[in-house]
Amino acid sequence: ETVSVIGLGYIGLPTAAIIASRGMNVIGVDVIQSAVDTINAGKIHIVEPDLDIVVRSVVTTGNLRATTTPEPADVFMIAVPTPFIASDDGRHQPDLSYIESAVKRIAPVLAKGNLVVLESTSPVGTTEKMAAWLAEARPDLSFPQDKGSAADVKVAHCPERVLPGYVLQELVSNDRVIGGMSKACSDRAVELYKTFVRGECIITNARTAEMAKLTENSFRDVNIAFANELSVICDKLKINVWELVKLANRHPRVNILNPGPGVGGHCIAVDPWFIVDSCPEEAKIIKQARLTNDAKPHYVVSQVVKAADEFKRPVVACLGLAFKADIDDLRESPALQIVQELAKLNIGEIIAVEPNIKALPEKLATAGIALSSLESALDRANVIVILVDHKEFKAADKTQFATKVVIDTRGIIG
Ligand code: SAJ
Repeated sequence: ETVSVIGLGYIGLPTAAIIASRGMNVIGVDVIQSAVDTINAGKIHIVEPDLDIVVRSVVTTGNLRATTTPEPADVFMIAVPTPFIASDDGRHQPDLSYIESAVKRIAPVLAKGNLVVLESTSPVGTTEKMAAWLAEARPDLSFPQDKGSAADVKVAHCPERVLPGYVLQELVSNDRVIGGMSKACSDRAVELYKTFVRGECIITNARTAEMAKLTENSFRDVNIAFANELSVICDKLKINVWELVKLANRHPRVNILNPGPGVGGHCIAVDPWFIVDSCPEEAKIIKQARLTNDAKPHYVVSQVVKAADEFKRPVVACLGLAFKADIDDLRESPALQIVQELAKLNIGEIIAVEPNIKALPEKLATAGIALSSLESALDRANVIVILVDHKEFKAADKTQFATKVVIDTRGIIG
């Protein structure tokens, strides 16, 4: 059986590699020539633990091959980005253009008996839209929206749910929600996933599968927003929010997540907007959680400004730029946003510490910010802002912080 994975990014590449490692023939397709070349050389263009080893091995055995042009296959798995487009009036509309163009590119090579799986996190109704685009492009084939289980081509939504940093384990061990557009579609998709998933494959319809994925990430966003709201309340009431959350979580039915400097990444801060965009009148809590989490970086900036005001020559060390612990990913990072805002405010010297990168992004470098080691930053700063709970910061000797003003957004000094 030949599986074609469309989109070789953070989800597509590990998925392609794992399936190839099970002995299947995998064709990876991406529009970026340099990514395709890197993979064909047995290397990777993204950061994910152990992925390089698996990719090198499956490229060497010939089970994985990358190309920029779609080729015929038995299964097509679509793993392309689904960002949002923010407008001035506060609307966040899903951008389905990557899915649309992927679908239009595979349509010419599609054949009777094929399965098309949408893995990308998508607003409710996208799988149906995808099937409609395919039907429009291939009037010679039948699709489940017209022919149900008897259709020539099977279509399903099986949303990815892997946590960056643990992708290879979670791809195999997580349960999967399988939303086929008909029973035959679901059964065919389960057959595929069973070849590499050890978790359970649970069948539902495509719309419920779409909503399930959005619900998982919205649940986390709402829970973190609750924690972030508590952190601001606790600052006002002079209570340590970390101790508070730990105590409350001792209750057998309470499980509050951690407050932080805001919510970043490409999933939790995006997906809830898809629900809000579908049901703007009804999705009140979900929308408020997004706004609360998006407001947190500004709150942290105001705390730092206040702290810096106490010094004649403020030297502010910002610990961490990534969007979460122990990764090098700075995209959509609240930590980066905070440092950028601080740089604009001219409050004094700003030093950034980020052990997972070698050079600062251009925007920060040109704003006069220096990248430094933890030791020299702790040595020189009078204000310390902990923005990411990287292992290096957690392991640091905390007595070094004692003589400074510390703003700890991650609760690592307790
Ligand atoms: N964060 C907090 N407090 C917490 C947990 C996280 O402030 O207690 C922040 C992080 O620092 C980060 C952001 O939230 O800025 C998101 O990080 P994350 O670790 O919660 O999630 P992601 O975006 O890396 O991955 C999520 C996962 N979803 C869930 O756990 C429900 C993952 O399983 C999904 O596959 C992924 O989104 C996705 O691709 O949708």
